[in-house]
Amino acid sequence: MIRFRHLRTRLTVLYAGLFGIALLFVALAVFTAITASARSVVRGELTATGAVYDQLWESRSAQLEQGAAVLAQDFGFREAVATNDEPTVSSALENLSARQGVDGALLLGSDGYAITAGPSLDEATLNTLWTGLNDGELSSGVLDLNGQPHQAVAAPVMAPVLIGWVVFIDRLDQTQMTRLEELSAIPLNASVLTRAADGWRGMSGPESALAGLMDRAVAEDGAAVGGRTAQGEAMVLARPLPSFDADAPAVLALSYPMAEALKPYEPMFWALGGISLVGLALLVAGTWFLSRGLTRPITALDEAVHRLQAGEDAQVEITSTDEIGRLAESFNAMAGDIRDRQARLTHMALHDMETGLPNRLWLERQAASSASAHVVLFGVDRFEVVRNAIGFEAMGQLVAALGARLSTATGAPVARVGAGVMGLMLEIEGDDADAIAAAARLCAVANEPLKLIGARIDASLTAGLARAVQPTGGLDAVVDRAGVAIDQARAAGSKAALFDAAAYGDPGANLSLMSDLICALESDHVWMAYQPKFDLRQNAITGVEGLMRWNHPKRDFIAPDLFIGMAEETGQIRALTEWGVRRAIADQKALAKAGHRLKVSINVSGRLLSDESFARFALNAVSRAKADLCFEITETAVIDNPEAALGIIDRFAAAGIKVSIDDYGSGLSSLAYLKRIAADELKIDKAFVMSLDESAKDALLVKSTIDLAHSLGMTVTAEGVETQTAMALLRGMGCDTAQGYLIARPLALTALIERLEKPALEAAA
Ligand code: G
Ligand code: G
Ligand code: MN
Repeated sequence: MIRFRHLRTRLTVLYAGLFGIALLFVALAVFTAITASARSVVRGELTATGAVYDQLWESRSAQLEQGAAVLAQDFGFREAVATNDEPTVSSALENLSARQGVDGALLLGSDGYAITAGPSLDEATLNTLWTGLNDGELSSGVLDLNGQPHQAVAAPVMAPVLIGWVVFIDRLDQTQMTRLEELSAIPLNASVLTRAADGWRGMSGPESALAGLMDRAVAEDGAAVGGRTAQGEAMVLARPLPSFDADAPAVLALSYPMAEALKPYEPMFWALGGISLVGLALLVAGTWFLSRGLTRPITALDEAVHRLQAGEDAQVEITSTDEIGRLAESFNAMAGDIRDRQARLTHMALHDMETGLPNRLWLERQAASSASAHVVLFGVDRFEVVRNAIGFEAMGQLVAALGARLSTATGAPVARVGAGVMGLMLEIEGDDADAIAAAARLCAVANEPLKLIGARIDASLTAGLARAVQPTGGLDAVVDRAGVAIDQARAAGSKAALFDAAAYGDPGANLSLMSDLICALESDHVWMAYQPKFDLRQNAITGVEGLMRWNHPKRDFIAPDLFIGMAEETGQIRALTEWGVRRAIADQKALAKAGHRLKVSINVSGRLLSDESFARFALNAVSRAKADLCFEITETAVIDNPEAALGIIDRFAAAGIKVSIDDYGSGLSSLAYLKRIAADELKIDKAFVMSLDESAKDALLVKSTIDLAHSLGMTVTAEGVETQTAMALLRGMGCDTAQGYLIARPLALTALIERLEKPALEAAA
């Protein structure tokens, strides 16, 4: 099955094909009719000519026979024959043949001799003649002489018995045949042929092509036979003639080439062919134009569908009221619907459903198409607090009203980016500083109090800016950068700030750092350093503080301040601390083995204090190992659930785990906290201790803190003891324990054991 790309071609090919087939049939019918009639004309003519020749043959035979009979009955001649008077016979024969106008005459004696006038006959021919006359009882027939057909006619010489034959021989030559041909209405070929064992004799040139047909024609016995020959179709008629040689029958062959018969029709065939071709061409052109007219609206529809697929406008012209016209109409309606729906979807994708304002995506698109502008986000300060105070609905109205004011002030559309965040594109002459100043001024739109549902509401805004194009660093989405800038502005206590990529860092990298950390716990990249704690009364090292260290294979040393804080934020702090507890217990055993019984302190984030599963783990591990541990509670983050935390601290105390309040003075610890926590130790932050010998105020604070702690039943450890002076002062103030570079830096376990072998105060001496 052929596939057409165009309906037009298909119709054209279909019609042209059908018409072509019809033409072919007509041509075939005409050709067959003409050839059939031509054939019958030729056949008739051949038959008629054959009949004419029969008559010619008969009359000539009769005429010659009569002539021969006259001689044969002549008394003198018979006597001459009987007496063997050869000269008389010979001259009589010559006379007669001249008179009859034949080629030769002869006397064939019954004893075998022959007297000839004209062409001489060889022995074989004479035998043939004799046999034909006596056995075949022929008196007239064809005789082959030197390969040429001749007519032989004989009359018997009786005296009174048969003593010989008078025979006339006349060549059946071309002149006779030409005369016969001229008698016919059509220019046929005539010849007399004899059939010998080796084929047809007497055939010349073009006739030999007929040899095959001749045999069939002989078999048909006088009817015309048509067939193919090497020279094209021909029609042949073979009329048998009597032959003296029984082995070589003779025929009159009449032939006519059919091409000759059809020749007169040739111009007609050409004309017919030409007319057909012109007709076909006209039909093809006509169908092509007609079908183009017919398929044009369909083609237009097809193209419109493609345009519709490509998201372009796709309406088609309606040119008719038929099915195609109606189809075009429905298509237009459908395309319109699709366009409307698309527009609605696009609008929905780019607008906030609640307020109808453009949304974050819209703002991002605006930013993407502008190279120089800043994206400014305005965040409603204390959004949750205000929303909880006035309710969701009023908050929505508040944001919409502030957005409207911003839009009026800038003349730019305002997008709603988040619940309490609006954003716009700020196009301003000048540099970043000018943009920040302009954004800060815009925050003042909130200065005028708003009246919502009858009540006055005071709101304030903070602005975050980000350059629409940020080549490197920071967040990918400009709106995210501006959002972070709001937080950065609030943190810096300003009304507006530009996104600071350096300050923001790379939270994505931090996250991967955390997963590295969990893996590192299994390897020896994370290890515990120990810093000795020196008892000022016993003048001996009585404990150590475990401080976590991380040698990252790619980043070298990572400060605990960084990874501990991050672990607290991402929830990894528990796994980290549990590892620390196990490590401390194991190392304490190793120290004991080396002969050093030391209390080991572990830093525990305040955030972990309300974690029940950590508490259970710690209590379990400590009681099983009978370890002597102290938990230094670091307050880097707010304690989530103070009630739970206090309960857990009590359980630690009951299990013999000492509890210490770390970094006292710099953290979030308050007097209320001191009162409620049943701590055993208070660690004064190194910030106070390190300036002890310079600042009288710090000395006073340290002294009174030591007294306060003692009166609350806690021992006091001073951190960051670096000088002899500080050490002496602390001793004078009644401090219990000192920790700092003066005694030792944080050391690896083996280094710690080496250090413990030496005098406790070697450096302080
Ligand atoms: O020694 P150094 O500067 O490295 O310690 C920095 C801070 O890291 C200290 O204030 C200490 O509280 C904290 N820290 C060290 N190790 C741990 C630990 O195992 N757990 C917790 N929560 N904090 C630790
Ligand atoms: O948990 P805490 O915040 O107390 O941890 C003690 C921190 O103080 C560790 O980071 C430790 O390296 C550091 N440190 C310990 N002794 C000294 C000291 O004498 N001088 C200074 N500058 N830092 C110290
Ligand atoms: Mn500590």
